[in-house]
Amino acid sequence: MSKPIYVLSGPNLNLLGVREPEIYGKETLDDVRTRCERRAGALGRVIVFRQSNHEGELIDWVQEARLEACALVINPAGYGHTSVALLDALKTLDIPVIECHLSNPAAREAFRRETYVSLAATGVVSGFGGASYELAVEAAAGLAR
Ligand code: CA2
Repeated sequence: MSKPIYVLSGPNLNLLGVREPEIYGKETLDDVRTRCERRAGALGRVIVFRQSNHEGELIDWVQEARLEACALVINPAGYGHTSVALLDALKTLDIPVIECHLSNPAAREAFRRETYVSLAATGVVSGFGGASYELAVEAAAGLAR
């Protein structure tokens, strides 16, 4: 059995579909999980899908992915713009890392234009709402060994 693709989401994404639908869309995080499971399944992969509001918990999961995953998809949310610790954890990985965002941060406030996570990412998918996750899973599956 091949290793799963880890799909991690950062702070406040548990509110997806509940608040600010004009920016982040109407889909809930559960809807996004279903999209990712279906896309991964069609590609012969399974996913581990998790969300946390806590930086340390995300870092623990990145460290777990180092041993347990074939690839990592991460929407770091606000931590992407602030967390050197998350970047340090991601840099320990030898597997493909796909950064994904629902919105296009480059088209928003200046402080969103850079993420620390991008420094460790194999590639970035942004701006397609829930489909960003699905496309990121597809990219991860294509790159995973
Ligand atoms: O576009 C994305 O996916 C972001 O990672 C979302 C982050 C933001 O800080 C990044 O710049 C871009 C914010 C996540 C907040 O999630 C919410 C979801 C629903 C309602 C309110 C917040």
